[in-house]
Amino acid sequence: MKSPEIYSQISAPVTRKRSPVSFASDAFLFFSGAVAALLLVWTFSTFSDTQPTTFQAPVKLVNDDVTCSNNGNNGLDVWKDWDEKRREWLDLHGSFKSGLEERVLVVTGSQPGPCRNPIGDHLLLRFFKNKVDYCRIHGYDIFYNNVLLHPGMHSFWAKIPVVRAAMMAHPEAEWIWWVDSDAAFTDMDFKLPLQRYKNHNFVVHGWEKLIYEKKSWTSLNAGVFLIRNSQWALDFMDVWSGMGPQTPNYAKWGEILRETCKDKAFYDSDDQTGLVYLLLKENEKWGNKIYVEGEYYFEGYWLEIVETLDNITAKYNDIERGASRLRRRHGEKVSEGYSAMWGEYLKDAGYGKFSWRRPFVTHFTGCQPCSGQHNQMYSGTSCWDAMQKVLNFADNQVLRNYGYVHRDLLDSASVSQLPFDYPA
Ligand SMILES: [Mn+2]
Repeated sequence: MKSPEIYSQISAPVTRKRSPVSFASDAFLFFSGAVAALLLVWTFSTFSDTQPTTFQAPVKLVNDDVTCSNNGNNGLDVWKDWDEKRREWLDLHGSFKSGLEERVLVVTGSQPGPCRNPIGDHLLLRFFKNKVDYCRIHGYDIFYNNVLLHPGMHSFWAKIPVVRAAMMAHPEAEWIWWVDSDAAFTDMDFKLPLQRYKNHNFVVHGWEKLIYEKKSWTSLNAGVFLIRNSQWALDFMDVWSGMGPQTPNYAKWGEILRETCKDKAFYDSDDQTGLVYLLLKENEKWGNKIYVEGEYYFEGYWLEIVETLDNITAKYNDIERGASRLRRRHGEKVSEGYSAMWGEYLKDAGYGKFSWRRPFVTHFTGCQPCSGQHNQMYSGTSCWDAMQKVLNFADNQVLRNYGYVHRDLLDSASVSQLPFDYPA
């Protein structure tokens, strides 16, 4: 783990005293470099009739900008004028402008070391495979991080510096989509309704009634969120991370958050209650740009979902039996056409709880696949079995395109080949 000193060395501006000798040798180097460059251009031009294209030196932008790396009060770098800088970047990289509004980068990650739960690393691999599948199908980039980018921001706080870094590194992405390592995509066809969020900068799954009336720390879930690549987002994350363990105010924030949300389960300040606090206490400043999504499983509680999966599978199979155009005859990677056709058959399915539509994201809140220290409310086996079931349910949607299926959702190891015109 890096020490904070190393971090401050990295961000300190470098100034060097230069001797006249080094100026002279620089001048010599420059001159010989220029001659070499001229020779190179001449050599190329003798081989080709067309003029060589002039190389454009990269303009100092984004990560080279010293104003973007002053250590702020909460131990994170302060970034300013990001919207303008991002616009400049997009002007220089015009090919990224088309489709910008729809461009999403999925960011996820897990701890640097091996999992204590003996099957933890295997489960994390399968959760990651699931995300890669979803991203491949929808053409999204994905970044998996497994190092603490800020040594003081551990556990659930670790995602904030990762999301910030991803934002800087991906000016081409309009949205950064944080998805916890213990969440799985369980409807491979479903696409985020981004149009719905066009006037918002942050989307989180939650229930407004529980936030504003009950002031409950579980009124929303901070394990999955969408955040728009913007200065607003950076300012918001500055304030949010100001409650984190890397600040001298951590203990005080624990107290404030316990006071605000009486049902808070953790003693220490946590990111989720922090988010509820910002919605309750700083609503005028942030609330109008935060969209609390409650209409579909933007993320859903696994315990509520897992028992519905067999019925959902049966329902989808029934529909396919009755509609030959939905039945796939051979392995195909691309399934956009099929998912569009499905839309018609799913219009009465509803969304979220009590619906028979495939849940979009299933989140294993409380299970802790890596450490194995699950909530005592459920047994370890129920967590791990539910994960196998959910991951195989999702995998079936992927394998279908390759001509295979897990007949038994609890049997991860075996598949059957799909017969012609399945499931007629
Ligand atoms: Mn989680």
